[in-house]
Amino acid sequence: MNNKLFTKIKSIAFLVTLFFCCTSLYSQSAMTNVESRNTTNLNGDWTVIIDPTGTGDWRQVWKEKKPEKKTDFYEYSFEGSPTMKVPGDFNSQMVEITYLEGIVWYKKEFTHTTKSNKRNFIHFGAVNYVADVYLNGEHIGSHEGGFTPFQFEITDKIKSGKNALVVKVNNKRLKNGLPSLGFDWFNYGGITRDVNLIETSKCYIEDYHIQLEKHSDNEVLGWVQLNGVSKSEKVKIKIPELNIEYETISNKNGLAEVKFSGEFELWSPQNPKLYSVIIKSKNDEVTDEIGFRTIEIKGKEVLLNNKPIFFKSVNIHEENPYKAAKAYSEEDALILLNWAKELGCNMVRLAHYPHSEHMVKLAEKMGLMVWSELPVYQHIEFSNPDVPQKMDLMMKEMIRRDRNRAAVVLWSLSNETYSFTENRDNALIELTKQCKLLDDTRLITHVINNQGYDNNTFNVWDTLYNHVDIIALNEYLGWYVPWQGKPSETKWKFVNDKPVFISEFGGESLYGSNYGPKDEAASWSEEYQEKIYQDQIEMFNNVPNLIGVCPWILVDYRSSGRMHPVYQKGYNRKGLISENGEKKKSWYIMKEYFQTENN
Ligand code: GCB
Repeated sequence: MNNKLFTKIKSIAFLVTLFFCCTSLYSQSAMTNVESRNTTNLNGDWTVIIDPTGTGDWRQVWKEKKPEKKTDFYEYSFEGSPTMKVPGDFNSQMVEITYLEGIVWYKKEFTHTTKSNKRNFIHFGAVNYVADVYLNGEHIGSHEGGFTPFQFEITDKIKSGKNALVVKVNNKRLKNGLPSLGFDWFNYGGITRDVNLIETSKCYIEDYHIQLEKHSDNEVLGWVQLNGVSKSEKVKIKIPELNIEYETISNKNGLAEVKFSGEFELWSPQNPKLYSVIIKSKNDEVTDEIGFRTIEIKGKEVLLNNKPIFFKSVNIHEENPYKAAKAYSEEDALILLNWAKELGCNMVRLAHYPHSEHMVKLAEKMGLMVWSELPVYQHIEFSNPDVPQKMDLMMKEMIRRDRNRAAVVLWSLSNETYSFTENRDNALIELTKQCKLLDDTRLITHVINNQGYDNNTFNVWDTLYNHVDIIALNEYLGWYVPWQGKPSETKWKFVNDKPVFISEFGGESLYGSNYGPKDEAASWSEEYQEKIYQDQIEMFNNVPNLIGVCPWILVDYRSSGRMHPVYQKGYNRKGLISENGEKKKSWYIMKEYFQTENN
């Protein structure tokens, strides 16, 4: 092994070790690839206690006390309480709590047989926003953040026979939360993703990175992290389809360096090729479906597998339009991603937080590149010392879950933050550095919307643009900002010469609206929205370094701040499709544009 490579692997190894040390300060990082583990699924009906005033803490409902003496009584009980489906948001499951931003207590009983040579974990795909987890009356841990997985080891706490799991879920907005107090989507609370009880061997495969080395289309450079090792252990990686059988050895902290080569058929939207990859240690084995591809910047272009690519993307919120509920399943993902394919997309921007693993894995199988984003959205309290720590942890959780997904080509670390917010630059530049250290194989961006527009000229500036791989900008010409000249004559000044991605544009319309003159915004007409799309497309032709566009948004979605009683009714109406699945006129404009952009 040459010296340079060895140093690089060492530094990755160091960072990975550092990563585990850091994350353990806050909560346990979830093991990756739950699908391939020995799991007992705890989805289904859970009993719930609605607690809008937060009284449950004081009454200690997790203790589930029952009257023993004639004079005893307790003013709560899971017995006789209603049930709710997990996964799923609580707001859409009980009409009385449609707008609840507060506490719901969940309870699930399960039976188990303990085994002395096994370890047990309780794993949550996501809980929005703060989760406090109790097992058999004991607090086992908390997690903050509504869109990333977490787990707790319960080996010493789980019993043979009946066990009771209680989760306090609180979706109250926090000033120092991510996102903070204001955001333009519905605040679906609850245990919104899968819950699994996982059984592993004493020493198990916790995580791994098996992806192509940057700039290479045949060298895999990565690592496998074992948990529970007492001494070095052999690790094998097999890719049967390519006859690859690679063996490595972990250090005594369980970290094994990985380096091998293969003649891979590369993953791309046209050919979303995935290989079965088997990772084996002495007592554990996981299988993953992994794709191999390269993504990099060359001057003003983005290259996918060494060829320039134009991102035909669409913004998507994690909502099932037909159910007006949080999307969580593969079926939900299929509805949304089928539309993205039909529109002619090769990418989806999963706004504005990490979507479920089902969504990312399905996108990958369907040949859609994924833009994955942190909910560092608009007015974040960067000056609060907790906030940078929360961002850092959430970023690690996001990367950890999806770092083996070839479809994920870009980490978006923030959306529409403001340069005048105290400590924003420091916090986000540091986050960017950490992101690069954890994963230098993908592109990184921050999305900005407050560029200047004067005299039909854009002045695109922001300190953060000096730290990103691509300039991502949101602009709403024709909707929030009137045109100041002909779209085709719009001029652009950029702070640097990087590739440019228009990550949001659009305007509102109510499907079928027939209420007023169609050339007025306040008619909410499809024609007005259609014109915005026609003008934008005219403008795109003259945007220097343009490497992708992404309309806001695929489907009308719930957002309580959208209060117009006739046109909005609690929906952001910038969808190309209505919440009933009807395609608006702008859909066809966008579809045609994507058809004419060839790649
Ligand atoms: C934006 C935001 C997005 C909003 C959208 C809108 O710039 O990034 O989250 O929902 O505008 O509809 O105003």
